[in-house]
Amino acid sequence: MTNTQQQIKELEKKAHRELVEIQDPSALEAWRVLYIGRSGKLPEMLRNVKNLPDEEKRIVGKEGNALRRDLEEAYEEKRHAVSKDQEVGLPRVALPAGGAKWGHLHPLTLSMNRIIEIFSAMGFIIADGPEVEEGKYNFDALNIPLDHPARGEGDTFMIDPKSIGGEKDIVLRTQTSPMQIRSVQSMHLTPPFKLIAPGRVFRREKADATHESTFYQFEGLGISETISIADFKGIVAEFFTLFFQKEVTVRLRPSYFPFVEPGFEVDMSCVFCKEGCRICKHTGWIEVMGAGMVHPNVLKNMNIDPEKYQGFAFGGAIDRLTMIRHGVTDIRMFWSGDIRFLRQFS
Ligand code: FA5
Repeated sequence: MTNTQQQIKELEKKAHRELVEIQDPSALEAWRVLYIGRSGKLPEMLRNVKNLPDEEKRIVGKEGNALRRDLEEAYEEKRHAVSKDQEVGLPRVALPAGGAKWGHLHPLTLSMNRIIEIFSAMGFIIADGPEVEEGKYNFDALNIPLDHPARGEGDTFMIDPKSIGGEKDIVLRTQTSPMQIRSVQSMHLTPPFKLIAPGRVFRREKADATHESTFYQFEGLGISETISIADFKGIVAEFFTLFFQKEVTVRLRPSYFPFVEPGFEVDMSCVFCKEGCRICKHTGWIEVMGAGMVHPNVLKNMNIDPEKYQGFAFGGAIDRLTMIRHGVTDIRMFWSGDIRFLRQFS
């Protein structure tokens, strides 16, 4: 038996041994990412098969693929068993306390740092602003009318002004877009400039595998006399290429946001396949952000002359990009506090 075959056997034993112990969905997700996720141990081993001598390549490739099928089936079976246990409310088993270990940055912080690093290198300045925001910045200055559905209590966490001894319309910001006007005002910016504003946002939404009520966005804004959609396309294609460490192209589809005109959804070419896969829903494209050319009314609210200047704005979710990058299938894992999930990002 060769070294690699030996390693496959050991991986098989270890993966099965650990799977038997699993009692809850978050531990199961951690197991999936560790062993059969895109950057997991088995896919990594299979990627290295190509470096083996021809004869060994065939045997090891066959055994590795058989193990992959075996682990995927075992995972599916366990997933059913665990969800049944959850339904009938079986007690969870507490893990014994282990020795203290060094901590590390949260995966969302790592992504945010990476986003800041990439845009800084492209000459963007970084802006930071409040999570508890005035309605004026979150809605009015962004050309969002009073009767817009997003302004309702159904979508926004409103704060009773009296509870904080004031009169103003205060909300938990629902997007990082208020940072467009706020940063220009507070940093006294005059064109040309490019800025990026990452931060936490809040929406009154029921959490599911792709939605959280608290998540992170990053806003981009670039204004000058001549900046164009072509500049925007080039900048974001470069950003996604650096973020995913894979050459990507982007395409724009018409869309509507009150604070841009024209507005678009940005798709990037799938970073996992060429001809369509589960992640890109067999289209070859993944939707990654909303964007557009800044609306003249918004430029006026920044005290910037729309006759002389123009600009692009964009906003994407850091959680969603992190999920794509690491093959995380449930956004709720980020807040689960499950140390076994988090440890994989050290
Ligand atoms: C916005 O928030 C706009 N502010 C984006 C924008 C900025 C458009 C500048 C134009 C110019 P949207 O509501 O689509 O757009 O949210 C942006 C991204 O946040 C979405 O692409 C989606 O990936 C992510 N997102 C939306 N809701 C949630 C949620 N509940 N949980 C996690 N991610 C979410």
